[in-house]
Amino acid sequence: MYTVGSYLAARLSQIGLKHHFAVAGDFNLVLLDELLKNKELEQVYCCNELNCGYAAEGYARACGAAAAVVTFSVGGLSAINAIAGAYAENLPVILVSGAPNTNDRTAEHLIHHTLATHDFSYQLEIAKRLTAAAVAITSAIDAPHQIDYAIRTALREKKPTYIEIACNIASAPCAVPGPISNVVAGQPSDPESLDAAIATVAEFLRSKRKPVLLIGSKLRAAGAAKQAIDLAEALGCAVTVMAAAKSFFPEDHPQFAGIYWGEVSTHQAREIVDWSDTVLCIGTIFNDYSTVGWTAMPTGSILIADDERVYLDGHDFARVRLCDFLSGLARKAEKREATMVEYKRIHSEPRVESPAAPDSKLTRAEMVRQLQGLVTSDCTIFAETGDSWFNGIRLKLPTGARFEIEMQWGSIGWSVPATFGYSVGARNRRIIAMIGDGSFQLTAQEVAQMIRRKLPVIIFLINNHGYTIEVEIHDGPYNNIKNWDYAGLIQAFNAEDGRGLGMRVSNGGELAGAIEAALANHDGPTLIECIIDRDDCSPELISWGRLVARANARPPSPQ
Ligand code: DPX
Ligand code: MG
Repeated sequence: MYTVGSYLAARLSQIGLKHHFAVAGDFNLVLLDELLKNKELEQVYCCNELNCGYAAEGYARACGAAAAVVTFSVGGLSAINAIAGAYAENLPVILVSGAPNTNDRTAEHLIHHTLATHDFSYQLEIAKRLTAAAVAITSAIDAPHQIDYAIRTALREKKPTYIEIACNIASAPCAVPGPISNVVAGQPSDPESLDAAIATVAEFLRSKRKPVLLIGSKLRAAGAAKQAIDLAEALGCAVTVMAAAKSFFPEDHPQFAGIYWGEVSTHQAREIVDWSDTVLCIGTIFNDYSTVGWTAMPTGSILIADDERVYLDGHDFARVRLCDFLSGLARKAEKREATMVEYKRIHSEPRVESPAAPDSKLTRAEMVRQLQGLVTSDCTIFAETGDSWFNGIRLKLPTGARFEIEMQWGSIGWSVPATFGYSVGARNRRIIAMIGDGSFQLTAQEVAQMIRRKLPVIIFLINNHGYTIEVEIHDGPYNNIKNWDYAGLIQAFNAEDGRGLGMRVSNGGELAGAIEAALANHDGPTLIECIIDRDDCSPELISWGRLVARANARPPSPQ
């Protein structure tokens, strides 16, 4: 016999989830009981609902989808930032919220955790704006249909969805789940649109001599990473990657030509994009940050292809799946190797940073040099918003290494719970997070959950005494923050039974020792607080910050 809650659990398990994240509250307690009955699905607890949403977002990065279960209003509204982030980052996170008893909707009762009005619809209305599908379940008869719709939409659109379940409906009997194929079946390409798109772009490429590929972050959501490699190899051209898509194309592939990020690109990626006669933009997002304040926007004859459309000067093909388009084009494309040949001519290897004296004051450069030594093929690196973006982008990734960044949403504090969620879903990977002091202060308590689950995450906590990225964009007293004893926090989180490790380092020798201790600590996270100067930031941040500040300062144009 199924209930609404156990139906939901069965569906989450059938789509491949082994965990769901939760914070308890009286509107979701019965629902949590129902979810617990499913032995295929483990309940993982978070310190607050914002972190719960981010933990699910991180889990979706590792496992393809995720669920977060919260209580009404006080919980749901906290989770909303993370859910909107999942929308911006194209991750299917299913937010499930408990809700008031159905009888209270008609009885004109005032209910706790609400606005002290008779309106209980506001959370659903907000969710509708920030998710691809939002449903409120107030009848067990409708529940299977509504649950399937919300999960199916999340998987198809690679966007978050929202399911609200009234607290007296969670354990109500409902129908048995039908075949899961109705939920997981993808939307096929329209065959005629697909053929036309491939033929048009293949013809267009025949007239070009110097195409370059530019890979963007929507490639992962489209599930087209392999097909992008097929197209790259069929063309033989240089392949550049946007910062938000780092690791989505293998960095040790012979055609990898670096990270394209305008003025702060890695070695010669910008030059090769500028030299090309057409840019094939695959799953790209061009915003003010990724174009470095609108100074790095590929122009002229460019192709834009993602999972929604294929667009090329005067042509726009809808309902063409990116994977079908790329593999079809790969079959038709003729070799166009000029950008690869030129890239090899102009490319120079980056300077190899030599080790600093072990007792000299720790610098950002030395910290990154040592971190690079930890990057193995089973490693995933999280780079929080801040100078960690720029430090992370320059790391060299061997085959298999992954890189996670929240570049479109850019909400500081994301990486602590997202790293937690990711490591719950990917126990066999070495997980390293680079997090600034300012960001850490938003969500620090989620390290306690890493301790609780004995996850050997390594956190590089960069204590540069403030919001350095903002310092470089526009400085003022608001960029100074209260210092914390970040390393000391771990002992507080450990309490009587935890095995987390916290260490503060201020020179290269201490950092090397701390990294060794981190690698030997298998029973919990290790936080290495790296003390560096407030102004010791990457040169890329300085250039990028100046151009972003210039874009922000544009005067209003006359109406
Ligand atoms: C803010 C940012 O210490 O990193 O390397 O020192 O910059 P750096 P920190 O973590 O500081 C982060 C800080 C304040 N951004 O420099 S990037 C504005 C902001 C945001 N998200 C939220 N609030 C404010 N991005 C939720
Ligand atoms: Mg900082």
